[in-house]
Amino acid sequence: MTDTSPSRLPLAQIWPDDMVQRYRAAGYWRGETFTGFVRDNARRFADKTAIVGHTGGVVQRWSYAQLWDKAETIAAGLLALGLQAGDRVVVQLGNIPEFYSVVFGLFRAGLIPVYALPAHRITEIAHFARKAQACAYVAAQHHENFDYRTLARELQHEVPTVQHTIIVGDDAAEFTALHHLQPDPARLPSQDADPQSVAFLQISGGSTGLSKLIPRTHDDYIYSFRASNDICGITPESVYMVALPAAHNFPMSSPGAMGAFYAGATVVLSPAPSPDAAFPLIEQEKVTALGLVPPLALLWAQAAETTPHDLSSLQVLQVGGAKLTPEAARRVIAGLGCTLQQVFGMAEGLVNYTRLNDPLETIIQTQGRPISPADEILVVDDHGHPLESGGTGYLLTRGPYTIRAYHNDPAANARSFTEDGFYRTGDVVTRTADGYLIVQGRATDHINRAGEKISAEEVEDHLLAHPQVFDATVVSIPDEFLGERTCAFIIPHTGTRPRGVELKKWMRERGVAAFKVPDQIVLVDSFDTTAVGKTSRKELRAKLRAQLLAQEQAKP
Ligand code: OOB
Repeated sequence: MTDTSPSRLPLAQIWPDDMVQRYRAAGYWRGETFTGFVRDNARRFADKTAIVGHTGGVVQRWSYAQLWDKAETIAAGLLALGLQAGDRVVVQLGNIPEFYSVVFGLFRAGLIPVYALPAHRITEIAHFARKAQACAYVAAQHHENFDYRTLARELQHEVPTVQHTIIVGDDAAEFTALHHLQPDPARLPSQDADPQSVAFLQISGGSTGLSKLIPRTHDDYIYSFRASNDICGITPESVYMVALPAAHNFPMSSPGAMGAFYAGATVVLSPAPSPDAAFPLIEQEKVTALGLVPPLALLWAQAAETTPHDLSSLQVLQVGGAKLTPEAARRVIAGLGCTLQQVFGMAEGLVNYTRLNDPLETIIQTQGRPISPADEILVVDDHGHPLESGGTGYLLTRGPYTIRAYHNDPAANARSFTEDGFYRTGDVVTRTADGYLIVQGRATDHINRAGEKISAEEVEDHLLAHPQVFDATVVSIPDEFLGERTCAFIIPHTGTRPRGVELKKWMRERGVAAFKVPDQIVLVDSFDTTAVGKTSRKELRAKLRAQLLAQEQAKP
């Protein structure tokens, strides 16, 4: 590697010294690392099953010893390619066991994973790779009929720092196959990473513009899932299912697969979140806990009523990522018959849970309370003044597992953090007298489409690039099934009339995740001639949303 290697570039800054001392003294940060706990568990739980999953239709069952072995081999193979400690590697894998052997392999090598979702396409992947100055990309050959080798070719062309592509699958084409890496164990570091260093970069929901990269340290992240294990009742006997995409923060760490590995429990990977895929696995593996987004939880509750599969092993169903209304919560409890746990979290840090033994009404009506006594919560008004409990306002937070800055993004940092290090979550909440949060909405213009966060601004930017689009405003519309759907209002250029299907197809062809393509497109002549220029985008969005809803309600 030359001196311009991305590994020489600085990563995000961390907490001020006094807080570091406090979090250590309180026992939140214990100096643990990912490599350290997996290595320990490979000894303590050697033959115990760590992972059950499918690769290419073949069932795989890996013990803790095997998981560690595979991680070491991958680490030694990646280092043999010339990657160096601190280098960033974009990982885009579905719910396959290799997701974890690769990620633990990267940790073991001192490399830093950047977690992408399988739905992301070249536009997003290139953005992550550029922002992180990644050196390598790891992807599955195929996932849901998409060939990631094509994406890899585009990526290497668009982002020259990406010099290595590793493919999980039988045919890596011109790239390196994961199973053909040539390990050089002599290159494995003899020391584990600094527990306070950045372990990986997670991606933000992207409330304004493109997704930002979230630097999480070993100490802070391990604390979040160690504490989550206690709250969620995860023990070595637990069987935790990953039904949502493995790379998302919810099934990763709340308590997620990482919590389960930390506890010495078993992780079962469902290749898809549908009842058809998951129910047989729940029965076979006796799954005890898992997390879903609200629309899926409702679908599961309905399917559970008629399924021939025995779901009685399920003790806890967690629901989060988007608001679960009290009515939906009741339906989920009635349909699945296990304990419901609401989870209100964010990849930036703060996670709230209802507790398993909370009164039913608390579980139904609230989105829980923070993990840690050290989580500082502020609910503020429009002027930034803190409100008494019971008041509704903007949620700000700071604490032992909430980031202090995004990676390599000064403009976003200036917007998203206060001077004293509070993260502006963008959520509007009410805090009850006993410290529980009820999510009322949000201040930022993103669409929460079944838990997938979509930046209105990002979608508008894509649409504006279309030759027939004069202006575009993207808004969220309440949706019975998705919670929210995306609607794009388009003013076409004079004399043109683009069809909705064409605009959607065109957007897909720009290489963006399918979940960002608007569900609905409405052509309008103008937004509001008197208001344009005077009205903020936010007000305009509110107005267009109200107009559409009024029209829909007026329909017979
Ligand atoms: C989780 O993480 P992200 O980063 O995809 O999205 C965070 C945002 C929150 O700021 C909030 O707007 C929304 O998603 N959200 C909820 C919610 N859980 C998340 N809104 C209402 N009710 C809820 N229960 O989505 C995430 C990360 C870790 C655990 C769980 C979810």
